[in-house]
Amino acid sequence: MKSSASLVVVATVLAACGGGGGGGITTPPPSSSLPVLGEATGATLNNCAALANFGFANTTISAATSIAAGTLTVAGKPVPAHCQVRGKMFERIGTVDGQPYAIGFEMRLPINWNGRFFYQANGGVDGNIGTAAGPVGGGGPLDNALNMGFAVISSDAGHPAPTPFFGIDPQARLDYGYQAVAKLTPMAKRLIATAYGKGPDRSYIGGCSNGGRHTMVAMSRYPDDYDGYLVGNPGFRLPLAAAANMVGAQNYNALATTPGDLGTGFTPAERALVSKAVLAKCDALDGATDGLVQSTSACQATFDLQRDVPTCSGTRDGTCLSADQKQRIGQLFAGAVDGAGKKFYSSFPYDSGLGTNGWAVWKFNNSLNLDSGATAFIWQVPPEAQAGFNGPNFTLTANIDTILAKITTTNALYTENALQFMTPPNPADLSTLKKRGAKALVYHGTSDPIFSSDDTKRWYEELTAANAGDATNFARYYQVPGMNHCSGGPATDQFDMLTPLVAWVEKGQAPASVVASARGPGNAGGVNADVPADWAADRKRPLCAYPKVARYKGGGSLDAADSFSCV
Ligand SMILES: [Ca+2]
Repeated sequence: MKSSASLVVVATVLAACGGGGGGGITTPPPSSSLPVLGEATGATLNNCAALANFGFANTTISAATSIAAGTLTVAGKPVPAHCQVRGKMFERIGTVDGQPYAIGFEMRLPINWNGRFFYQANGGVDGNIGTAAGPVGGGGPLDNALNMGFAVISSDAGHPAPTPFFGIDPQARLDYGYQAVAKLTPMAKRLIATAYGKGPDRSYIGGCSNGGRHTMVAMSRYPDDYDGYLVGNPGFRLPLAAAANMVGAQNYNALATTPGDLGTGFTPAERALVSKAVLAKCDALDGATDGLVQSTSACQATFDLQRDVPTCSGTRDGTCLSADQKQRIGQLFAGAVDGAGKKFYSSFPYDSGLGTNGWAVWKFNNSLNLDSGATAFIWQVPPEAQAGFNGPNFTLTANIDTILAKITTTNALYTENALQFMTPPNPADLSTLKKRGAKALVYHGTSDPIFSSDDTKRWYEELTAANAGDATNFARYYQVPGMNHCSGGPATDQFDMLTPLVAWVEKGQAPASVVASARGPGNAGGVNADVPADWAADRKRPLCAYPKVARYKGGGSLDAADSFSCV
């Protein structure tokens, strides 16, 4: 369906008048030479139904629907009335598999708009148009961007199902990797201009996991398109992290008392034993024996798996680790290696969260059922044959050197390798983003079992080095002690990083710390079962900008944020 040319012309004129960020005044702040972009100003949506006629190149709108206040809720609060617009871009038939492809999307446009655009970068292998609500970070959302008044887009990133088989199609690989963001962004800004009579004054992008990867890729590739970047537990080297997790699966299977049941290679009792040993050595390093290892880096120099966990003299019984377990598990924490003994991904920090179910699911299940298919079909050149593919068997029998070769090669059909289309190019060079006044907030749970916070820390240190030893005037990194993959774990995992990001971008107020809460019994955003019973249900902590960590002041409640300072 093509829409009327007149609407296209109107949209073009409006975008030219208001789409370039004209709502604020760019002025240098007193303490920095970097620009502050100025505050967005709002507008009102007058005609939802008319957006069904929106026209843009390679775009088909399927519906524009008024959504009443309270139809969506967040943390028990009704989300205000808004307009939902659904459509597709670049519909086509795949040249290799003959299947239909398109970049499916929905936008949610508040009636009372705050002048801002939020691109919701989704997780997993995409393929699903999640509700365009706009995450603000962490678990059990406190709020969302739509509720705050942002216009939000969500997409499937170019394929219609959350399965890896789209990787057969070369273009679908590229859309998933980085091109869907580039195709959707100008369309979304134009649609906003059509809806409100002016384009967004300020634009933001954010997500966790693969959504964090999308956002880091956008930081490198599209530094002019967004003013604020909110990065959570980023899988910014996703193909290598998946390969490392498959090496992990092979090692846990070698330790398993029941072959194929990887959790018998490192049982819940044994994981609890190691978690307690980590706490015994590291909990008090931050001044508070409170079940949280906040001095994560110091802990890695303090804890020693070989020394600090008993070695079994006989049968494994949950009170010790075998010598073989210590060797293999120790190597996995130090960083998975290839056939020549060379580390190809990252170390993982020892932390308090490795006893949780969420940790086990990534190491023992997703390694067999997710990393296998993603590697075989999305990243390998050539991809595996789909008929008869067995994920667990693929992971457990994979030769790591063969995998690493296939995800770093190209051929005439697949012209970019997985590291090229999945990872941010030159991730430590963010000079364009920095100079124009854009900002980035990055967080990562230190008990993330699939994407290591050590990898994100290493990237941030490289970014720091590339900026004369200090990147804190445009990019800040917050480790979340105990937090698993994007949420969960024995952690204060509930926080809003979007509000401080907006304040930084638009008012020049750099966040020294962000207060996070535990989600114990009664939490409106959803209870986290990993919160220890001896914590207050709403325990709070400051998340500190790296390399600072939260340290106990020596007095005051262990459940209060202001008993801790970032040092
Ligand atoms: Ca502590």
